[in-house]
Amino acid sequence: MFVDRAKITIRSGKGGNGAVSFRREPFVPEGGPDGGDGGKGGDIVFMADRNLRTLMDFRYKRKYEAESGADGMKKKQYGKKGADLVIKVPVGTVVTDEETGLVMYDLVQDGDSFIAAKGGKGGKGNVHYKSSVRQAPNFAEAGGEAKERTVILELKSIADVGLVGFPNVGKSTILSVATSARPKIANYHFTTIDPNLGVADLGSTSFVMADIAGIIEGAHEGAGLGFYFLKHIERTKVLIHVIDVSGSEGRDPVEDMDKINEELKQYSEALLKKPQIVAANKMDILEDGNDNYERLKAHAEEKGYEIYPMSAATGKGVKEVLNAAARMLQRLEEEPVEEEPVETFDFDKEDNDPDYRKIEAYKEEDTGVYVLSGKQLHKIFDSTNFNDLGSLRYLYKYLEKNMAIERLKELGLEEGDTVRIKDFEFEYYDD
Ligand SMILES: Nc1nc2c(ncn2[C@@H]2O[C@H](COP(=O)(O)OP(=O)(O)OP(=O)(O)O)[C@@H](O)[C@H]2O)c(=O)[nH]1
Ligand SMILES: [Mg+2]
Repeated sequence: MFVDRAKITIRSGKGGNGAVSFRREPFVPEGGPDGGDGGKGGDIVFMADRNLRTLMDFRYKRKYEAESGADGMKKKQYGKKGADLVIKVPVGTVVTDEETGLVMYDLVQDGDSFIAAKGGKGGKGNVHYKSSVRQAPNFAEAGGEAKERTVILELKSIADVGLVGFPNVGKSTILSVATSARPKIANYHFTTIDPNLGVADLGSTSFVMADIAGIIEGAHEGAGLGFYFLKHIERTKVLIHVIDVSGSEGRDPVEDMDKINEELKQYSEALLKKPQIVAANKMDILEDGNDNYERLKAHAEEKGYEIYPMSAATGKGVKEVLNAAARMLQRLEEEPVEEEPVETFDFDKEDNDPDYRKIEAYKEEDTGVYVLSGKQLHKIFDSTNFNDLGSLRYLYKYLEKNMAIERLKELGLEEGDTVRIKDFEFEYYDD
């Protein structure tokens, strides 16, 4: 099965919690804090790998999770960092965040990589919270949360060269003689539905070739699964336009050429502008005296296309077609077409996140509960030890500094009212 689009869920590792621990030494009644930091959670990384051609693997495995960081330990020992998870994808994969529809990254070259979900930071151990007034901090920082998101992977490019044309003209046969691919070949229309890929090895150079389903008149309006097939054609760089020059199905090759090109053009001008080579196939059954090839040649050349006579059945002329395709690819590489730059977004960069420090304060109308919420607030809240006065004071100070209680008061907060932070509710008293 050929897969050029997939939807998967990724989840980075949670950061390990900082430890609360105190030195224990013989003859020392109260040692200082020695709780170590938690380890950072693993990142989810995407990396382009030229050995991959399709997104097929993602049909079978749809959930990807990096390792969490370990908690900090006594004696200032760090928790182990969670291992990153590197997900390999084919070159030309575009990764989009499903929720926002924004492109996260465009993996253009072999080895390109980016972090799609950052692991949570490791929490600080209580050793960091000792101060002149707080000799025995009974709290530590919680590890940063894991990030989960659903992403869409799409292949922008499936092959260097695409074989296009009417059904049954011999596209799959050409792929089978030019590469080690073994596509299904049969004497009926739409034998091929999903593209087959193969590597054409010309000794000094090689390229990936795709055999694409045949298109028919009206494909640009969706006839015969046209949208689906034209999209595949869009994802190749150079086209080999295969034509049954013998007219074995009763059509005229010159008309064939114009009809297919018209479908390409109607779908998008860019498609027709792709470099195109005309392969006049089935020369072996062209009857003597039939001038189809001469007419097609004149027509193709008038339109500015290189044309080659060939027979996939006998193998004659195949090399010439492949060499022509290789030359066109070479030319493309020398003067790369201007691609629209893709804007990418880093969702996880806390410094970039204008919302990180924001605290929302509102009254829930139906319950009358006053709510405080915010990313940094939640983080500090998770780090709070509610059995420890010092830890609670830290939280209160943070709320005070950010005028959070003040803002609730403006909304009507009075003594005895309920305040909620995350899932935790408590009664408010003024001291
Ligand atoms: N005589 C002759 N027959 C050919 C040649 N190339 C292909 N064929 C035959 O034409 C028929 C169709 O070949 P395919 O390679 O399946 O054609 P296709 O273009 O991939 O067809 P679809 O996948 O249906 O679009 C098969 O019976 C092939 O054996 C050729 O050069 N000469
Ligand atoms: Mg085929």
